Amino acid sequence: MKKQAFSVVAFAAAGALMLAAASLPEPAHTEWPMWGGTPDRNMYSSMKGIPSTWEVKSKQNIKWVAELGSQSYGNPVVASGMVFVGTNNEAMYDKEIKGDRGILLAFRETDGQFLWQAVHDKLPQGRANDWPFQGICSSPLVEDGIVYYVSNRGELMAVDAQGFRDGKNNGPYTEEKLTREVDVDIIWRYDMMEELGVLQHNMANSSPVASGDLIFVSTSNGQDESHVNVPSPRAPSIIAVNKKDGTLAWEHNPVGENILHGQWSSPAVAQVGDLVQVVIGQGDGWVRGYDALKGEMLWEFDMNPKDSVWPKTRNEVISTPVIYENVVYVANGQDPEHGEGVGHLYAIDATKRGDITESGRIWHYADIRRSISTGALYDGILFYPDFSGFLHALDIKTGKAFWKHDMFAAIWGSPIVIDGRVYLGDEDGDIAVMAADRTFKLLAENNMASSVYSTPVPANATLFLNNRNQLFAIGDAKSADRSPADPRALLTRWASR
Ligand SMILES: [Ca+2]
Ligand SMILES: [Ca+2]
Repeated sequence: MKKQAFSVVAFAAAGALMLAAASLPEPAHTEWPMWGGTPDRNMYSSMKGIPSTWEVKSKQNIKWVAELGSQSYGNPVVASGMVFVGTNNEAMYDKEIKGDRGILLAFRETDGQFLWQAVHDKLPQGRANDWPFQGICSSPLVEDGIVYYVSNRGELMAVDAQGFRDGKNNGPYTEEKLTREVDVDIIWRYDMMEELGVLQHNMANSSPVASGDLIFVSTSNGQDESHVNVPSPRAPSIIAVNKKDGTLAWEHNPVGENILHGQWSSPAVAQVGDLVQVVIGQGDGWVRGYDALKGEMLWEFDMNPKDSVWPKTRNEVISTPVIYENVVYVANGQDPEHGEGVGHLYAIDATKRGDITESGRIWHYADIRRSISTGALYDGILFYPDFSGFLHALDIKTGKAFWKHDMFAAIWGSPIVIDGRVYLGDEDGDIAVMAADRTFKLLAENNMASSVYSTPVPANATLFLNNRNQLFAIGDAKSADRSPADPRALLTRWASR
């Protein structure tokens, strides 16, 4: 009898666990249409069939490789049968366009065929606002056949995923000078420098996220090259723009002159209690939550100890927050050029209001170094890396570490959990594959032949991953026929929308 009762309980517990795992939000269908896959930015997918081993040299489990520019800080997204990634112009897909530019490339998902590109001239003022050769650093959002991203010139762009390949110049914007099949078809653009007086420090990089009719981005407004002055203290930190026509819906500037350096965090969106919130790290090192619809600030949380001093112990927030069941998980850190240092990781109760630095702190994990990464949550475990090369696996309820793994190289990208395994890349170009478990287990290590600053993302049983200068589609090459239809086949569907 006792034994039977136990097995019933065990069965119920297993059922609850399965439900908990199944209830993690994940990308609809089989695409990866934005940074984090879903607006809550949790780096998680239950997708099956992604390999844990591959080899660049012998092409084992490599479906295709596409050349990117010489530096690629954008992260790929996969939607509408295409892969979109930001880079610079060093691959020169269009031989007529020479010199340094910000480039967004669109490839066919099935075979890596180049389809079209968006070209953005560099700003004349150079490194102050648009660092040479860094290209486009924003990871796009693709929704309803429209690609949203932030250019190296501080513009929020909405462009047609089909470009001019659909034979139509989609508007309201129809002033494109180049309208060949390989050119970008702009739908609208919102110039944050022109409209809001934003002066981004070194680079505008925000990865857009949407809720309803609104798109949210960080402006990246920051200090000037003196690293003392904020030349445009009245420019907002975060904006919401109307999807349909690219007009400003709301803006907020809680930081003024208190920007420590730049503003390079990207926003996350999720339902928290009875409101949809947008949550982001801002230039004074605080994380803030907003009513997504109205733009009203709901709460703010100081990520730094009050006695910390910039830049030695006080940090900015570059990581993207992850929202899960009313809780925000985020770490702080600094520009990689500043090297290593102390960091802080928090679980924040986003249902609280006002200054919630004390009231909203669920736990604080201090055994982390500076981090610019986004976390991955799965089965009660938070995987969070730091720039010093450690991956921490924590209990999401207590913030206590299950384990810590040393990658022996700087980590710029983020961990992602796919089908019970954690994938994480490092500056040495290694992708470690580990069990997403309370006990550490290294399953494989795969070298990409060049530094990995990005995060591998899954779509249609394939892993898409870029190192500094190449984009890889990793998967069982024999299963290529399971991939989605050629985008040309989709043209008729779009043409009739
Ligand atoms: Ca078009
Ligand atoms: Ca157009």
